Amino acid sequence: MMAGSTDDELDIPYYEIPPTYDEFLKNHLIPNKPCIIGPSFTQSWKANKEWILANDSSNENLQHQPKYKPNYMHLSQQYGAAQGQVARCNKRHFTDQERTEMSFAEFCAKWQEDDGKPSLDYLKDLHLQKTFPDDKFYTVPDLFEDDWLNEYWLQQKGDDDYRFAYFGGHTTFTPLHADVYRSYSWSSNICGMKKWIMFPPGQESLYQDKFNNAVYDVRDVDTIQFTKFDQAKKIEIYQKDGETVFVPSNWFHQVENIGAAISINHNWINASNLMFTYASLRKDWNDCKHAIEDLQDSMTPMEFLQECQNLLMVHSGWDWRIFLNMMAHVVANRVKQPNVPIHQPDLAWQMDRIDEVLNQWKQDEPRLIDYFEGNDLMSVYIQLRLDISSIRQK
Ligand SMILES: O=C(O)CCC(=O)C(=O)O
Ligand SMILES: [Fe+2]
Repeated sequence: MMAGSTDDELDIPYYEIPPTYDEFLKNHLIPNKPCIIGPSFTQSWKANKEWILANDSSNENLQHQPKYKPNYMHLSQQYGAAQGQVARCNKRHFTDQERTEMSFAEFCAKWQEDDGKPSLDYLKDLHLQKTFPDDKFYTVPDLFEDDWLNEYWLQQKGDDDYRFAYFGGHTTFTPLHADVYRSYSWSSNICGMKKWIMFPPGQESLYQDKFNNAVYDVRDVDTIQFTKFDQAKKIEIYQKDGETVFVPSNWFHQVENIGAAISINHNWINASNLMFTYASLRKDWNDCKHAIEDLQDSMTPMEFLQECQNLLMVHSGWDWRIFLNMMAHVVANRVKQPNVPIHQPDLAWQMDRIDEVLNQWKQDEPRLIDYFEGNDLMSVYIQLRLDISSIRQK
């Protein structure tokens, strides 16, 4: 399962039978360590029955052969109307790939033409469940139920969500990155295989330059720009048809498809990685402040803070308001229904994690309470504190 390293610390556990929630919490969520779970975990999904066909055309150039391939016709008929962003994998656009908007039907026609041969088009981050809310083509596995990001966004009247489907041809790939808001992700393969290259956190300086630009493609690194890249410890994983990978917070990773591949994945946040998420918000915030520091003298401190929030929203897709609202929303839900989701850490432990983040936030930002007051957020903040105490008293 693992190659490319002889370091025991870098061994990734493989669970043929899914771990219990308590094992998963103790060994993966809290210590922030990856794992792979075998196909029994998701075998009941409709996607695993209706979206795929046996792959009988073996490609002798491949060391790893996918067992299944997409049922292109069925997918195109069922979901053809969905609109998505198709990445051109040979065209770099800053830190990502160039993307073109097209319908799923248009994409499927090209994908089927390539049918397992090397291909450049990769339909990513498709909000398929949001587009077809009544089609239960998968269910969130119980280990991943405690997901504050989607719990919050789905109750904001469908504004946004972090539930995706990926459809790509052989050799399509996702460049090196760490996930949005330093969330966790989970990724289940429906068909095809994925080669993951993962970097345990703490060695960012080996693959980021002094301007924080990261390596784009680990297979083609400019060693003049990234002189120490070779020293980075990395893990290679081959994720086969039906398997699920848990990607911890803050782990940089690059992913390459082997054969025509389909996967479903979510980004998610909960009490176990909330501090990572806060740290990412703080970093984005500092970047925004530096970007417009010239304006600082021409404004009051509150005006400057507000301007930075606007920039944060444009650049990172969120701001302090959203972060506070997400925590307040989830804690209010736990007051009303403490046992939803069913699988979650002890509630008092979760409240401690939120407290830690709130205290850190206040310490980092002396004007935080002024900002809440100036933006109608004081009542949200007070209610959050009250809800935390009421959960603790139970
Ligand atoms: O499958 C891919 O191409 C990328 C998936 C990914 O980056 C993730 O699940 O975090
Ligand atoms: Fe990712």
